[in-house]
Amino acid sequence: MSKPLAPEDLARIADRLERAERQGAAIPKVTDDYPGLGLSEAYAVQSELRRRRVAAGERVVGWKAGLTSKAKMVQMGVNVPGIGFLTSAMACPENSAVSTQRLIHPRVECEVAFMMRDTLRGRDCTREEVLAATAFVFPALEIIDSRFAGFKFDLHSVMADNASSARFVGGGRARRVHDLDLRSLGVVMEKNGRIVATASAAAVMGHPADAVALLVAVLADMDEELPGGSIVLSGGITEAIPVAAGDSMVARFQELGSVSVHFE
Ligand code: OOG
Ligand code: MG
Repeated sequence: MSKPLAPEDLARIADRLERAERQGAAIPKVTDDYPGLGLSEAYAVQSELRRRRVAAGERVVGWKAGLTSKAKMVQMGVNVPGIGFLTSAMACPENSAVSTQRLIHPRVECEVAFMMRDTLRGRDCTREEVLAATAFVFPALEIIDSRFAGFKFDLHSVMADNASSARFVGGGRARRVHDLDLRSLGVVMEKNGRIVATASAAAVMGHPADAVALLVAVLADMDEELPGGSIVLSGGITEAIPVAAGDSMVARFQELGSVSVHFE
């Protein structure tokens, strides 16, 4: 067993991640230098990054669950889901142009997004409670950008790195959950007009609301709740698609319409 990390170590890890993000330059994964980093310490680093962003004027607008589909777990070689926070600075308008200049090696995921009406808390949150607390769902693209070289990491490193969060885009049509079957919802992802992935939302833990319930449970472990008014990304339905300047991505969802983004 490696010994637990000191608070100075956690601050130093946060410094490194912050710098990598700001400079758009990859660093080795955290556990290369700190093999003793535990999962709760990884989330402590993530909370420190969140605290710094809020201190710098960003607003926390929601949360994301990640590694919630088999496709994502297989692609990343990590088979335990986790969570990250989303801030006002990460939000991009539908169909906007995102600069790749400050990104390291961006990838795009298609996700079902939830707009929460009511606050949820606790370790035993259920799918039904999530659905009852949801104002509406809408389609989203998440742009992830691991700060780690080669987009390679383990669970603890990636959760310290705020689950690779970089940007996100909401679009399409807002729909009430009770008018939909969120499991059988099909999605087609296109890159530059060519289909690159297809799946149904059931790929996310059998039902994307279960990913929101999982997120609430992880938040409870950190003594946090999911506030009403939060956006929640429930996790990539297919594998993530690498993009570069010049690329366009669109996800077409059954029932929810489409959402798109360009890179320049
Ligand atoms: C971690 C983040 C995964 C998702 O939707 O599964 C994620 C990563 O793959 O870099 O956002
Ligand atoms: Mg995601």
